[in-house]
Amino acid sequence: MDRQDDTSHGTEDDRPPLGVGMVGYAFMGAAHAQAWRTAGRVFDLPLRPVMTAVAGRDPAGVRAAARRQGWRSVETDWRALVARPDVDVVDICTPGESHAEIALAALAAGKHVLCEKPLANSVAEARAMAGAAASAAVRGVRSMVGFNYRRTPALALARRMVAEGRLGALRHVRAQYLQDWIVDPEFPLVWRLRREQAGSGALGDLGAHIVDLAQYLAGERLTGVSAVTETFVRERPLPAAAGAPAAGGGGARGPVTVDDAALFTGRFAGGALASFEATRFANGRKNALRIELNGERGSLAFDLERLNELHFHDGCEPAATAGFRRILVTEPEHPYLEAWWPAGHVLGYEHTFVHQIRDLVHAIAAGDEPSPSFADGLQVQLVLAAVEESAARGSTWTPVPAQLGAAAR
Ligand code: SOE
Repeated sequence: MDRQDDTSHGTEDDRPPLGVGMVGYAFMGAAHAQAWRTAGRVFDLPLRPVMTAVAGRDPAGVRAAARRQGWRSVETDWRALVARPDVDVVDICTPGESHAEIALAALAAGKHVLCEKPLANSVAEARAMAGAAASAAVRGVRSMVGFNYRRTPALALARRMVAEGRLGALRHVRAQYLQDWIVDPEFPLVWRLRREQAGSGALGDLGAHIVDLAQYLAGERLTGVSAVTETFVRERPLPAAAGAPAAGGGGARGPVTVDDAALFTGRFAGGALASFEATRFANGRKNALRIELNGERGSLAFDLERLNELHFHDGCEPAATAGFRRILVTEPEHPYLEAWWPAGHVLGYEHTFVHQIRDLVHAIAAGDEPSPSFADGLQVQLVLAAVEESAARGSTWTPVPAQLGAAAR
């Protein structure tokens, strides 16, 4: 396989190398690989990421991915990747069913871990992972969950404004994450629609993002929820790879074992109310993540389809001229923007992953706890579990247990 030195630019680079091993190479793997390739070329990182190896079970598939994505070598067993002395960070981009096993093995082997969201498929797994991460941190081993949207510059700016008190006491958080890729009942039964692999459906895949964002932006944790969930299409054609004819061909079908949509209300520790909608059935909505915060002094609103913009209403301005105004978040003063293009030259989805790598590498080099931590991932998992419990009990108000010794979020 061709050797590619991704970050030395052909010039002398005396920064210590950071060997990266990634497990899984599909959509999320491609997004992470792009970020590992790019972060050190845009930001001045204290360590030099080296894309050492990618692991996947299919030898031809993983080799092709390595070529495309820029990995130096391949492994067909993730255990071999975790055991490699030239791997310092294990980046987990597999379906949720294997997150816990891989992360626990990597932490035990003294590797830093970046794990895709949601952290795990159950609270029990997430607890074990957060516990292992806390013990590993004492030995200087770092772990982070891949809630990439925190690294959207406009949302990082929103967090800064909330922390500065620009909204005052929060009253409402309103969050939606809408997709439509399974509205067709003949769409096949892919892994994301199977509980044993994905843990839950729209709830864990999309709801996890907006729960994390809501808690991150508010700087507070959710203390309870009331929820409804629904599975609109309960059986789907088995994917062709499982031996069934192509979708719509009248072949074997299997049960959908996760939710298609989850709607819930919640309450924050500080008293603010929240509403959440996560669905894969919002026909016409491809990847619509929207969040709005209303406080006693003002409001903020964000829409991923216009991700370079943040809308701010300053409720302290004179009523005659007050109103929402659009902040174009491309100034060098804005989070992450100092390293990118001149003002007005907009960023996209992939940059959130680049920023995630930037922050992880800085945390590793400085010996700091990265954010979101596995404890933050567990906090989201506790909310998801409370949502499922509430929905199963007819929307009964369900408390989200506090983590012992945990910070606000
Ligand atoms: C699901 O459709 C998905 O790919 C999520 O898994 C990602 O986390 C989200 O960023 C985009 O949508």
